[in-house]
Amino acid sequence: MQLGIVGMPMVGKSTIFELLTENTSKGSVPGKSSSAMARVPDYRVDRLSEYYKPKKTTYAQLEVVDIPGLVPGGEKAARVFLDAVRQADALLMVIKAFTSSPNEEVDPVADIETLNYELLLADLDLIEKRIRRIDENKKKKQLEKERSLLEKLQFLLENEKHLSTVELDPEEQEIMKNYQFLTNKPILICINIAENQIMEKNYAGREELLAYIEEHGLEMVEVSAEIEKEIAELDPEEKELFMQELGLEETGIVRIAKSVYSSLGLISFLTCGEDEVKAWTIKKGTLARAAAGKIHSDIERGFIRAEVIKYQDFEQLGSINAVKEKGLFRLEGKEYLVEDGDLINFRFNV
Ligand SMILES: Nc1nc2c(ncn2[C@@H]2O[C@H](COP(=O)(O)OP(=O)(O)O)[C@@H](O)[C@H]2O)c(=O)[nH]1
Ligand SMILES: [Mg+2]
Repeated sequence: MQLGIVGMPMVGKSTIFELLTENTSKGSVPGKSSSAMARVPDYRVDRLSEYYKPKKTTYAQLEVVDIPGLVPGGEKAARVFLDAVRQADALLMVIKAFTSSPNEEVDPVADIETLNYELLLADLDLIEKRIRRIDENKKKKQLEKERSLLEKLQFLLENEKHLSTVELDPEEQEIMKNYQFLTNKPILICINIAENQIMEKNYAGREELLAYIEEHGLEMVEVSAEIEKEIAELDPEEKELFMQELGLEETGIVRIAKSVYSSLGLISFLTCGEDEVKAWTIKKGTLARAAAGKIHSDIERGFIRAEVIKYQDFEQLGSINAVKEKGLFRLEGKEYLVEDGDLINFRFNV
């Protein structure tokens, strides 16, 4: 799964990229994307790791790509930008709310619209080309359903609606799989604000922004990249104090990682023992046997059953033994629908 960071130049994209990837990689240089892995923070993995004291602790990961900023008007730059966006499974749209100089005026809604416009245009362009090609095709009768779907999508885009908002019947969903529309990707809006704005809980254009977010059914997080950078350099105790002072329960980076994970429809199941505590990423809706296949194809093939403990039960009772004594330990078959936070031990034979 790949998260693309998009936005105008100089809004804090690379700062956020470096925070998400814990400085394992430098952000993009002009005109070129940069990519690295980000850990998905998970308090369950933290707790289980304290409990088992394993040799190794492994968090879920996401690939993050720092995409060069969109410079409106530049055609070649726009193409580089759109190609990078096309590769991503989800987008983090970084929008500037902090000001770099006293006279600077920011307009978060205008920036979101500029970026959206670029994505909408790219999708419209693709649709128009495809319709033209269908019309030239001798077998166009067979393509009628696709053509009418494309017209429906075209109408939405012309009304500035993202394709992620469209409702499709099963046949249309199938057709849609052949396309990689940009406005069909999950988008998380990340408002980059200044330190004093966190305390004030306000900034220029906030009211208008909230109305816009609501109207378009978008998801948004407010972070201050500069503060996140400071937080990242503190030791755990200082960190807690500093966050309390700012009235933050979680760092922005944790909020971003979590929102992205859920907007991609991803959940984690956990395996634990003295050797390793590990979070495994699966799509919501994955059945036990397929989940086993994430670990090893042998476990999927030789699947017997899944021994499942709910994380909440473990947390409440404090130990795996207590969970077992209470009879909260379950044996599930291959059709079991895995839930977020399941602790699983797969029984299999090869
Ligand atoms: N005051 C302030 N400056 C920031 C913040 N985030 C980023 N910057 C500054 O903005 C400039 C551009 O940041 P960068 O992450 O390189 O932006 P990018 O061009 O979008 O990748 C740098 O000088 C950062 O230090 C912030 O939250 N507050
Ligand atoms: Mg950058």
